[in-house]
Amino acid sequence: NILVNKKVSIIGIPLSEGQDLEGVHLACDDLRRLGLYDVIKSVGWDYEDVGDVKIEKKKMHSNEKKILLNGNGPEKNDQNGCVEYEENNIYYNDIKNIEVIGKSSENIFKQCDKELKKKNFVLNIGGDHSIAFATILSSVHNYENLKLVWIDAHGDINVPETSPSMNYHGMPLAHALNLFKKKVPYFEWAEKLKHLKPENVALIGIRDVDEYEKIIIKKSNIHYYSMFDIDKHGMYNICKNALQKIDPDNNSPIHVSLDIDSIDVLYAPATGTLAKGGLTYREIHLLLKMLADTKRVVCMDLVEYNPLMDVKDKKLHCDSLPIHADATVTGKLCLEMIARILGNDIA
Ligand code: 5AB
Ligand code: MN
Ligand code: MN
Ligand code: MN
Repeated sequence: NILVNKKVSIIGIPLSEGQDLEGVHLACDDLRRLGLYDVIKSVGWDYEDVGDVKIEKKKMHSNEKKILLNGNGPEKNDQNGCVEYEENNIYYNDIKNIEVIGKSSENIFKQCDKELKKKNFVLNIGGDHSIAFATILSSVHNYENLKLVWIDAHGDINVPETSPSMNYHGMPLAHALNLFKKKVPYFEWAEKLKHLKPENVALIGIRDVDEYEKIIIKKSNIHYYSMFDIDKHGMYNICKNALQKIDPDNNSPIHVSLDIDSIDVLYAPATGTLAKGGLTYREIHLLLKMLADTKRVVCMDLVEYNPLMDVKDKKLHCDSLPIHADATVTGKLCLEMIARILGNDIA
């Protein structure tokens, strides 16, 4: 194992501003309550919970305050000490909640960087998928030759010009690959950092991709595997092929970005962007087991779990992991997947 410590740094990242629904910010505390620490210990790892990353709330700009107070239109200057991004051709000004996301992403980057430097396995629990720009840049910054496995129903590779929703959680992969043409407000901290290279990326499980996103995927040089590819060749072959493509020498560190909506609704109902026809319970476990078997996974994002949408588990089976008796279906699956990526092999 390239991580000799066998220690997990747990980072809670309750950022939900990359999408429209309430609840994803609750995932980290939910998993802590359902037995996260015991599960990690039960598969032979130590842990260190560094708490939650600070999410920067939006400051109200003076022109917005004035509109609230006396209904006047916007003014040019902000006397509040807030940076103001005027309408121009240099910045994207229309991504939803970009101030909160950009400022919080800098905190995420710094916290991940600190934990990666300890040579721990860094577990980033979202939050929505917006967190992945900062976590991935942090992994790229710390590990030479880093490879990325992005597991998702969606491409998350929209640029603002193609996004149908202007929600940032549909864009972080494009942003990390430096595919944006303009600057993003509140992301100046990232401008000089190394970005991700497309040949180092495998996107697995896609089935709900927007019209223009398809073109971006095809043009981008990333390796991608749709649900049809998985149906045709089976997960074992897909994972082998993906690893061979991104890492032919079998010796590079790997970052896994796992969106819970990659898994079928049957097994993972609690997420805001559902797409029919997802990975089965066996397929996601096989994929994570094969990744764990490389012994080179250094960081994982677990994102888009929304505890408010979860359903009761019928408990028709025995569980080998120390999970709380009240665990809901998706919450329990999240803990099982964490155990799996850490190398829980039998059962
Ligand atoms: B997720 C959509 N492509 O851009 C968009 O859940 C959905 O992180 C994005 O994968 C889903 O808004 C983002 C329609
Ligand atoms: Mn996603
Ligand atoms: Mn998704
Ligand atoms: Mn989603």
